Amino acid sequence: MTQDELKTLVGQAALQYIQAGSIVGVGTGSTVNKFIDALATIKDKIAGAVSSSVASTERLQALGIKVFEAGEVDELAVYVDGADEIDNAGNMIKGGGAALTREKIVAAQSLQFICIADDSKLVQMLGHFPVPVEVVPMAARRITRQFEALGGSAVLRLKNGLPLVTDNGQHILDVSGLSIADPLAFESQVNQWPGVVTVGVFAFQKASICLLGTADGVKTLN
Ligand code: ABF
Repeated sequence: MTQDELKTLVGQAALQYIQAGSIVGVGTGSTVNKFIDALATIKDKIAGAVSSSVASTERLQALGIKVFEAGEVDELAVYVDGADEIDNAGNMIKGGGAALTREKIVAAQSLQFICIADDSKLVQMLGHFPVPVEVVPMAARRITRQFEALGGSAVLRLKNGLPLVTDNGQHILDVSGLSIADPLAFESQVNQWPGVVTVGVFAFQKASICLLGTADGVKTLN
């Protein structure tokens, strides 16, 4: 099966966790787009969604799914999102799609985090994928030096030759060269640095369940 077919498989498999009448937390990325397309097939059975990005909001609305602001609703039963990397404990690297801040906000508002991914995302230890870190632009150079002190190499993410500006008006550093043996400690440490908006390690908000698309079908890691 192609990677795209695996993404479709897990996007559809996530429907089993959606409760009738609920408002669903929805992440961002190409795998989540498959989930959104699947969610549209049951849109009359749900109340709507809370979205983690402008891109997901536009896709949801185009398919006739009502989108609520995160601040309009209380706790969500389920948040469905992809990942750039996930380990066997459910810790993830996220943010390749530049939506990490709102993803972490909506994940924190949800009781269950269902991660959907093709099996290329499963790793033994996080860090091969460069860690996205959303930063306040004025702090970017100092934070870059702090990652260099940890043995990492931080690069400002560009779009069309200019610094990418996130939905929240901030910049993103992509940090390579890190081996993250303790995701919770790493997330706690980097969160403290002045100017860091969000670090793309999801250990506090790790996945409760991971639906992994494999050539043998969907495997559930939890
Ligand atoms: C999103 O899913 C991002 O945090 C992450 O980068 C992305 C993975 O994208 P894809 O499903 O397109 O591989 O949550």
